[in-house]
Amino acid sequence: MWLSRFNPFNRPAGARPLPTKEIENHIKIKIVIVTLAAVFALAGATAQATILSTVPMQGPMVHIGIHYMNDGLSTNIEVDIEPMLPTLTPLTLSHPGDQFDHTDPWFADLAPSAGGAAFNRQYGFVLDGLSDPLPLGQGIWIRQVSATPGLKAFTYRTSPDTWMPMFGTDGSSDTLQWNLGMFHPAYTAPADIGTYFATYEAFVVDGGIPTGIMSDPFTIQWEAIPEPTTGMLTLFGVGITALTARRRKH
Ligand SMILES: [Cu+2]
Repeated sequence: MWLSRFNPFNRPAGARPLPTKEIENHIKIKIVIVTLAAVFALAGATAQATILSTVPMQGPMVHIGIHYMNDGLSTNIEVDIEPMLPTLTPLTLSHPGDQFDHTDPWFADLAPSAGGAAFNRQYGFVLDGLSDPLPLGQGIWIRQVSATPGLKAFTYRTSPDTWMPMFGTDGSSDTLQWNLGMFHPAYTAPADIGTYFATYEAFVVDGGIPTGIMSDPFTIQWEAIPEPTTGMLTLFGVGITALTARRRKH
């Protein structure tokens, strides 16, 4: 639609005749667009297209340290989150040209050809190394208290490949019965610009029953970034703006 502004042949009745200059500029704009399209096509073709067998993390690990403290008099859980802002990114943007194997359980949620969501696996729950030992029969579970609508969480594992809704996604339990091992859930969101939050609390269970000892609520956060089409339009816009500026100088 924005192109029609630059099309000298889209003219209201009674408009002044077309100056040669304007037609010439229109052709120049077309050349810029064709060139940009060719650059993108070439970039896509030269990138090694791969069928991925795992779900990329989309960045370095960001740990949520769960620190269990028990001095014999009082018990407490403190949470320390590494200061980083992970980005929920669609595969088309992080791995241009790559695809997921259609037999993998995450294919329907993440594959570009299936309308691929933006995703990230950087956040991981870890038991702080300075934690006191937990009394026999006790454990720490993690409950999702709230999250931005549209954010989904999945248990991700390979061999065997696993992709299961968790933390309330698609009617699943809001609680992770944590085994105290490092655990990185996969989070997804629509591939669009936005900020996403999820708030949790970690609590002590004894024989699977909450003891009432729990952490303060803690919140993790992501930025989501869109499909590259938006980026391409922005680049086209830059090209057009540059041309328009040149035209004004004439
Ligand atoms: Cu980790």
